[in-house]
Amino acid sequence: MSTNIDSLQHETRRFAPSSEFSANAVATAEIYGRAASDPEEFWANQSRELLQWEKPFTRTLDWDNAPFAKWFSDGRLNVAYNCLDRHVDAGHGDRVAFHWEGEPGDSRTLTYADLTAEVKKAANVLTSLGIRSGDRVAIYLPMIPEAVISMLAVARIGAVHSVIFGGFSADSIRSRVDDANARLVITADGGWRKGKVSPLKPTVDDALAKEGDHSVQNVLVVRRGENAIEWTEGRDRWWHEEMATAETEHTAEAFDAEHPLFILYTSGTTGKPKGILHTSGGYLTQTAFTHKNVFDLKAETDVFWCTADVGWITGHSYVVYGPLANGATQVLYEGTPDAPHPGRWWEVIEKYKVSIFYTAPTAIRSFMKTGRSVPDGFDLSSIRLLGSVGEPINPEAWIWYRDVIGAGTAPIVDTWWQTETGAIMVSALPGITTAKPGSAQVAMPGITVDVLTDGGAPVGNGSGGLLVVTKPWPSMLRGIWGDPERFIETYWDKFDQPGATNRRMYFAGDGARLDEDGDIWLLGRVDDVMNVSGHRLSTAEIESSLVSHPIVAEAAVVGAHDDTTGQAVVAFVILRADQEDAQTPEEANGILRSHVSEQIGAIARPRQIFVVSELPKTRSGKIMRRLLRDVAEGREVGDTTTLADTSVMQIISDKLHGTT
Ligand code: 6R9
Repeated sequence: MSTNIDSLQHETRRFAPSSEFSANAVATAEIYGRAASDPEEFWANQSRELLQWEKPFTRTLDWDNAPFAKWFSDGRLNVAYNCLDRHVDAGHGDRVAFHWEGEPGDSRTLTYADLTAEVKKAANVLTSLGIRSGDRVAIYLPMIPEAVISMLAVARIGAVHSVIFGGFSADSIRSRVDDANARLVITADGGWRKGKVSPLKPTVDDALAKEGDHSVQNVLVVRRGENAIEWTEGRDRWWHEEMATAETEHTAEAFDAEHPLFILYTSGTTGKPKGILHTSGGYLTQTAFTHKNVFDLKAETDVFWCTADVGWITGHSYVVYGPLANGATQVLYEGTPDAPHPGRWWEVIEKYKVSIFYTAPTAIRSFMKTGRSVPDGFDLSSIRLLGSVGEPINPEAWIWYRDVIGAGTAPIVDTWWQTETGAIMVSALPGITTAKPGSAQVAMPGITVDVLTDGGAPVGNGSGGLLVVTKPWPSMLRGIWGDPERFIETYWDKFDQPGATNRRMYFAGDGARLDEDGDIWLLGRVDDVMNVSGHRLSTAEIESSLVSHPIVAEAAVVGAHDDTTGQAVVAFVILRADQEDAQTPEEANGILRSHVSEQIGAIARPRQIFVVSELPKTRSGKIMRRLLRDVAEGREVGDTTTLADTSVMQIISDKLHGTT
């Protein structure tokens, strides 16, 4: 098998930071040198500077039992105290922590003093329900302030939260509750989504009613949707009733730096989700550091909005822990981007004067599809920095984001990281890096990554391979809950080099290419890499080429079995709204096949292009290529239960019947 991932597309546009931005930036270029000369000392200094330790640590990294790392292990701190009380103690109690906006237009403002008071009460409620340090608490809530309050209250008493995204099914809840033996579930009657109340408590009831014993003793219910729900006496409690009678004072006890903070489930290559475990001191250090430096945070003046749900790692690290550790002012929004109208997000930005905006390429592409007239109707002049996360951002979407949302001037940080890495690992730093649209670019200061061949040799500049992290980092996962073997096998066995100083390297599962400058271009998951006639081609790269054509709104590419070439490129495209009637599928097919051929080369020309109206996506917006591969290879479509909209595959097959 060829070990090089071929990359034939060239992107030559460059965007240097303005001198004004650079002059005022939080991070300055010397930070890289400082971090490189002694990464451990660098992280130790960051941790001391950004956090308040009740007992200072003397040991930075313990890697003796690799790949089980310990950071700052003899130090003690309270994570919630670092996110709350200490800002109030420093005189910032009146600073807004959250401008919360409900989908139907109701809103709430919580200052740091308010949030601290709520979390103290909630911590007392949890204790009164028998929750103790180390116990697991499942949280299944919409994007309302109580989601953040619950997470911090759990952290404050040293318990461990497992947030389950509000779109997941009863089965998913039950398997997560069982895997972690959660004692308590915090939920809401319902939450607002796309103009109506979507029920949550009934799904928790279903989950707990399933066959077999479970560990849950209580269900704490926030009133939000005001939908009718059933009540299990003795088990169920109203949040507002418990909070009304709770003690208001609560002293945060310090816990060890390696005390578990949360478990977050993420899908792996096999069916069973992995419970990714994160701990306290290292996680908080790196989320705070990256939030401050990547987003150039000026806590007194900025308004930060990360659109991720707290059910995902991005919500954990850049709605809750990083920003709150830094005392930032944020927007928290309950609903979907297009309800009750397509300009809802831009209206929120205008209303709260959001200055730093962090979202996903899938959202950006869907806004491109509707066209710039929607955002152009709002005042977005408060924006000074834009971020992207979750997938490779194709250069066209990058340019659109900068031009339309960032007024052609806002720097963009494309941040690569994972549930497992806990915090941003690869990204430009906005006052320093000259941006290249489509490239995540450089490792964070203090982080070392490389791109290797299958055999473990560095590919060097100008070639592609597998992305690895070569040294332990503070916010790294500490394990898979209850499954140390799977932890080792999944991430650490592939590049284990007995005898080498850096014996264990972390295998991220992503393909990447180093360009001539050594900048990193992410090429998608390695299972999304195709092998066509011995050339390894990235799905992301061909998708990027397709969406760069003016008739295309979205594209997904898969490698389908082909007798001659091994795999063949098969593409699924959604045309832009104004193009749907202008081209027949056959015409679109011809235009786009030659476009890809011209842009990348004949080797990348899709064998087939299907024009569709929807693409199958997970609830976090990642395209499920596995299902498209089933269609492309003429198989029965596999398990669709993790799709955000399970009817999409039916819509696609219906459409294909009519058009091919
Ligand atoms: C934070 C998050 C992780 C996977 C990761 C990669 C993809 C994330 C990316 C990116 C290219 C970026 N990914 N950020 N690919 N450029 N800036 O998304 O975590 O849900 O665990 O997904 O997402 O494939 O391996 P998670």
